[in-house]
Amino acid sequence: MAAAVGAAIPFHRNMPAGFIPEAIAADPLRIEGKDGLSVLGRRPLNAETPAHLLDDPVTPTARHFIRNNGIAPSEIDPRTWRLRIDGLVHRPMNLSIEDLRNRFEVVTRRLTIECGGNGRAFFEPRVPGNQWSLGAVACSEWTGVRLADVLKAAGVKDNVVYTAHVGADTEASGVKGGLPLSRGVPIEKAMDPGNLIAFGMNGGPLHPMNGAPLRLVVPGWPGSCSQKWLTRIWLRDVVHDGAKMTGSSYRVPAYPIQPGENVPDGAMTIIHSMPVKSLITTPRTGLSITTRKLSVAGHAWAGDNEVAHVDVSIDFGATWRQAELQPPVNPYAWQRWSATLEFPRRGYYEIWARATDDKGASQPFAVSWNPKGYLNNSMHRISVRVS
Ligand SMILES: Nc1nc2c(c(=O)[nH]1)N[C@H]1C(S)=C(S)[C@@H](COP(=O)(O)O)O[C@H]1N2
Ligand SMILES: [Mo]
Repeated sequence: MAAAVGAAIPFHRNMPAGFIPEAIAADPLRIEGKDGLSVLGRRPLNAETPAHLLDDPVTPTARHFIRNNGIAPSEIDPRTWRLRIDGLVHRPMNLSIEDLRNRFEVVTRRLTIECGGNGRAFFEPRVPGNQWSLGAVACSEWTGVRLADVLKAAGVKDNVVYTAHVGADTEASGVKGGLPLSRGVPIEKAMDPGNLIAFGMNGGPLHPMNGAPLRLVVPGWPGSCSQKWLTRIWLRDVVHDGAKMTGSSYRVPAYPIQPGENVPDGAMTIIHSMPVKSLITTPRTGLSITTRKLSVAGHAWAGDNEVAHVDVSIDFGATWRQAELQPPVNPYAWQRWSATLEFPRRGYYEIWARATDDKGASQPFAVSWNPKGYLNNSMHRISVRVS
């Protein structure tokens, strides 16, 4: 192992059996307004951000990942765009972006969006789908109106249980003519003041691949709840059954299973809050240093919860020390953490980060397997060579 990593490994005795030192590879995306993203698929377009490019407290638009289930609409004129609010409401509405601005309070919030499949690439055995490693997460600054305010104006009927979100993208095959994705959330989550109907991103317009001119941002839950190219919110008296709401999509077994085990449909549950997680965004993995001290930093987030502490280890998890942690600037913003580490002698090290939320849940070293590879919140680790 020392030969493979090119240095002695002082804490080699702590390495778990079958352990593979951390490594990544990437193919860059070249589209206007995006910078440094790695392509996972071109049609539909899916691209993630390498961890070290997510270091900013506010993720720049150019670094916000792209997760498309279908083909983005080509007609995106903000002046003619309309959002329909209908279904079980007292006053159905058909709103332009100007109407949204004029009729509701406009707010700006830093909101974390993470794809439910972030970390899928690390599942063993491998599961189908985009092989996201770490970078299907971002915390941009979104400007828009509160979803709750708009729903209140429409008048939510007593029998509403779920929202249904509709966007203007189309299926990649083009044959079925259906929606590639239409998800929803329980009405209680929809009424959380943290959700926005957003028309601004980081002080500018939304990037076309991030849902321009209008999208939902439903932080804390799988990114799929945050419908892009938003055209309609339909209120229903049943759990929404749109595209990617049923089967194994964004659903996980209600109990732990063995890899490959068959799970009856009735035992699959819809993912709600995302689990606690953290990233090491500086330094970049694979660093070589000649000093013994190193500053490390990153972000941590915890779905609907807050992060209580972040701990770091340089000895494969044998010992931990607590990092400095900042509170979120507003609910659902990721939290900055930092630490200064000291290495005892030269050699190959890994830095591991582990966040714990305010309910006491922490990140595992490895997460239990599920059929679509969701909710992988295992610890992030980077390598450092000290000489
Ligand atoms: N209309 C529409 N909205 C969508 C999607 C989509 O394919 N179509 N993908 C969803 C998924 S799975 C995620 S993780 C987020 C990602 O947002 P982003 O592409 O802006 O990073 O958008 C969500 N909203
Ligand atoms: Mo996603």
